[in-house]
Amino acid sequence: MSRSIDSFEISRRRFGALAGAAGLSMGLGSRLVSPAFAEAVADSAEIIQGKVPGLLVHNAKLGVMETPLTLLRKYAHTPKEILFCRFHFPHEGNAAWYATTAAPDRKDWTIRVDGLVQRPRDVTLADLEKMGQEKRVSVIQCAGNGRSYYAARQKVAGGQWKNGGMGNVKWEGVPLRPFLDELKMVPSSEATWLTAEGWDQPATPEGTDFAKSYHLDDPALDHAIIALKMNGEPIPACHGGPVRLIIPGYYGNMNVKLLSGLLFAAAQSPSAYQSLGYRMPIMPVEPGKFGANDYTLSNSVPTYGHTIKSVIFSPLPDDNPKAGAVEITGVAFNDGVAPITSVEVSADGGKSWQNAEIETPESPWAWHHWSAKASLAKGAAVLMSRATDALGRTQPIDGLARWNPRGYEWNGVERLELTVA
Ligand SMILES: Nc1nc2c(c(=O)[nH]1)N[C@H]1C(S)=C(S)[C@@H](COP(=O)(O)O)O[C@H]1N2
Ligand SMILES: [Mo]
Repeated sequence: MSRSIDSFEISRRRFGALAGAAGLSMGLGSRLVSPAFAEAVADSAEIIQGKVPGLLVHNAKLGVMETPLTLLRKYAHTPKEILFCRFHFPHEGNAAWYATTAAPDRKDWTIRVDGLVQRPRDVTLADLEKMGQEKRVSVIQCAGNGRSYYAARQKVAGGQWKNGGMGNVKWEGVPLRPFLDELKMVPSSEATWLTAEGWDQPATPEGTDFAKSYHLDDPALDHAIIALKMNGEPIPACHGGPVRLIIPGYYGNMNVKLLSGLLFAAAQSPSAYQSLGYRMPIMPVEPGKFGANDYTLSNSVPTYGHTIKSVIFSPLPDDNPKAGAVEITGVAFNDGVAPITSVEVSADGGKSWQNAEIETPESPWAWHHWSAKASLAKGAAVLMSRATDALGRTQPIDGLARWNPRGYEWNGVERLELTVA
């Protein structure tokens, strides 16, 4: 008994800052970044080894970059060389070893399973490799993807993501629930939350660790894997190798990279990345009336599943489309809970709509490729797309109605302005 309490105390220290300090440190990353570093000054290939040049860099010091759609659309499974990347702690003076697309040389990796368990354990990478593996194709997407579009109402602090903070990736690893069962880590009845902890650490002691919590009854955990492979190879260090938690259908932040611990607890993590960041207010909020630090556990919910969304991949402005027949293509996805039943497309700024054809997706959580034939006239054109699923969930015509001070979960009807030659 005292043993498990002791280990819980140790875990609490390992698992992050106290709630009080946590709030203060949420903006740490951005404070450390001098304005000169803030936008696209360095090239993506220099910031993370193995990335192609020309990714759109949002934060050089932290290694935050997105994929231009002209590149993203070329691949069924987004390759490591172009997949968007997001870290919260500076690479410098911290852990440059993971700022690369190379597989990490970390044979000694262990995950500490701890908290309200019968007995804490260390599970090694070698242990995990021996267990049964399953594949999941799923979209990984930053909750801030599309944040820049909220600026039409009021600009939100943080990386001004366009649509390229996402990718469609093939993951492979050990299914989470059987893993917990097999190790007989039957949590006590008070254990209602599972917290995943990332290895990476804030640069200063008052910083808060990157930790995310899931309710143990959450059906999304039924599909979760402790991933060891990405697109058929060991997971690149910058994408969280050697071991990463993947919860298909859940926003990027929920997919903890560099997984170092799994903690059973009676409450969710005090980490500011759980309690303050990556949350959505449960009521509509107004700019100036609800701020980035006004989130509480009761007025907001974590950014769990992807809100339904579609993105137009072609034609893009860079394609210099010509007047006449055109095929409009793109992808749609949601949290995988209900099938996507339609993608409507408009080539005239929303005056008329037609149903696109949707290809059978590789999995409920994967990109759903769609296409529609249309005809474009010379001059300015506005293309739009809107996905809907079997639960009737759809993209709001006015995405700005979901404005929130941290700029998450943009899923307004896709709108693309083109000049047709
Ligand atoms: N350990 C750790 N895991 C993390 C993060 C992090 O900073 N540290 N960032 C999260 C966020 S916000 C996103 S969007 C995704 C990004 O995954 P990627 O860099 O592989 O594209 O990782 C998530 N997991
Ligand atoms: Mo993110």
